[in-house]
Amino acid sequence: MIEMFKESAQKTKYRKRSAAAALIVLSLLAAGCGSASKIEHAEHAATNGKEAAANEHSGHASDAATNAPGNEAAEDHSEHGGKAEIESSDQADVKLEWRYSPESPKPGEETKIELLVSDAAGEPIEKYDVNHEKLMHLIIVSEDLSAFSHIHPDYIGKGKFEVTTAFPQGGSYKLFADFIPTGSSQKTATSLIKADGKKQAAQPLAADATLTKDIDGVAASLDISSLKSGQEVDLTFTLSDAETKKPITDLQPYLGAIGHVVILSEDLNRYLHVHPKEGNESGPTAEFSTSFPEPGIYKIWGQFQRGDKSFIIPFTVELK
Ligand SMILES: [Cu+2]
Repeated sequence: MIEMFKESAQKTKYRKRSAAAALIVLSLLAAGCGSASKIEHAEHAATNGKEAAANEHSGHASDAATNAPGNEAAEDHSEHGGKAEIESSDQADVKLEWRYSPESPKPGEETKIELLVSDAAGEPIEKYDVNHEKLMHLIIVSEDLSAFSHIHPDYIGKGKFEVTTAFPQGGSYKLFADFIPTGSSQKTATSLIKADGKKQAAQPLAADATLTKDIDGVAASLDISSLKSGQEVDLTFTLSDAETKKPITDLQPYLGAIGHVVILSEDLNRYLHVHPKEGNESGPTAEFSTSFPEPGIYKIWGQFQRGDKSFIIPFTVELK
């Protein structure tokens, strides 16, 4: 089913290979948005370019200088992950350089990821706002969306964040870093990396026939108010104990909210990080509100916490 990454606190020795740098330039598209959104909590959508800004339902549409399919083609020619991908924008105010060590991690190998944030002039950006208890959120997904990880790089100082993780299998991964430079808007930057090793057969993404499933002793269902793209959609997770069938009422706040939802389009170009509506205390339901920017297949990961352990419930839906 879902393959989780291990977040490791253990630091690996930094190999002094020529650092592969992926330079991502963020634009100012996110500035000033949000007020039009009915969503009570921050929701940010990193999408492919200007469509996000045009989409009033996107909440915080932080343009991520994401890799359009055309750009990913360039990535395919590389034998190594973590190579430089440079994107630019006339409105760039934030740059993010990604460094991977090793550059071509093997499956399961501890990999240090450094994220260096600077302004348009190349000066490190030093101050960040805490957002949902963290200065930076990092989402890592495999190309086929089967593997998902949500981790939090440590802030080292002078614009540098760092985290150590491992990629579960060979193949390409896309990373999404969320952060708010103090005095600026929510930014989302992306990077691609290829893990060495035999790529496992991609698991084709298909919409779930029923929106119920049992995971780790939790029976979860997802109610989605509409499958139409481009309009406000309510997502309601209902959780019960898989064995006793009793509603779960002991959910704990996780990163300052009853739950977190990350949504990605099948092509990895549409990224939504949705926080719940008010009034969700401890279960058994958790309600979220968002809008899917365009038709297609999307994977939704609901992340909750109970008994001091977080767990993830994924669903796949098709929007018309
Ligand atoms: Cu996070």
